[in-house]
Amino acid sequence: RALEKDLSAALSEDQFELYFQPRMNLSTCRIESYEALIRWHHPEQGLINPAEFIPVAEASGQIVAIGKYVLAEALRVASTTILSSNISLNVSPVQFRDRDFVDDVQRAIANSGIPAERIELEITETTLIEDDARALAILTRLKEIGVKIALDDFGVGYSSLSYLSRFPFDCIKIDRSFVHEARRNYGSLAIIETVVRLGKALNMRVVAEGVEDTEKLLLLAQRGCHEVQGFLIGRPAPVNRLVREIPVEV
Ligand code: G
Ligand code: G
Ligand code: MN
Ligand code: NA
Repeated sequence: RALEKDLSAALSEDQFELYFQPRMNLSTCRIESYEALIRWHHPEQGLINPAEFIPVAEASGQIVAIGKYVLAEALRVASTTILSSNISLNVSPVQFRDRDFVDDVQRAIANSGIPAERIELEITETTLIEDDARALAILTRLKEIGVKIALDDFGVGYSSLSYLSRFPFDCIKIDRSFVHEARRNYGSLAIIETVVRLGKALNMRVVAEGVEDTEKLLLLAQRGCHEVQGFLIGRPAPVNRLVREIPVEV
């Protein structure tokens, strides 16, 4: 495919960029971390979103090299622009299962001089379904390095509650679909409340994604959610337009 061919030039031609979306801690009301989100400046098509090119890169294996770029670039930003915050990165299932993945993470962190505790890797349930034992071994090694692990998009897809007790997560990110429906759909609200309680019982932080208005923010704060992320706090933005302060309306 054309996109796949263009992707092979993208790294060498420096066409990728990381955007950063803030995450707000509801007990301090401060931005304490950022999620790195990749963007592709395609020479002809302009800005292409990851939803479009990540699946292509996964199918071709190019995601491994792209993942290394994301790791290096996120750590560079963490050691220069965002000195006091944590950074989370999305890890593709294909990248996660690459044999050099853990070594790459360890080396990149060692080279950056950043405490591993400031780095969080976001994985989805898809990463865990294929080979439980292997996934657990990889996660255990990552925990030994000291990085944090978040379960992304929780509640959609192949959700199994047993994952929460079997794997060493530091954080659960509630999928934004539950947050969007929380006012209209009592079931979604019940799920949010349950995940918050589960997180507390299992000593995991709970982050709600997709928070777009103050009503949702208050609802989540009342329910004891630890952190929120979404367009209300800030949209993903390039480093030079990084959202550093919470908008006054919040
Ligand atoms: O940023 P945006 O909402 O367009 O992201 C769309 C999807 O692409 C999300 O599922 C997000 O997790 C994924 N994504 C964004 N950046 C990266 C990345 O650096 N690596 C991987 N593997 N996925 C990413
Ligand atoms: O799958 P993942 O959770 O990594 O997806 C991250 C994507 O979610 C980013 O591409 C970002 O653009 C998108 N996103 C972040 N906050 C919001 C929000 O408040 N509303 C909506 N609709 N999308 C959001
Ligand atoms: Mn994510
Ligand atoms: Na997410």
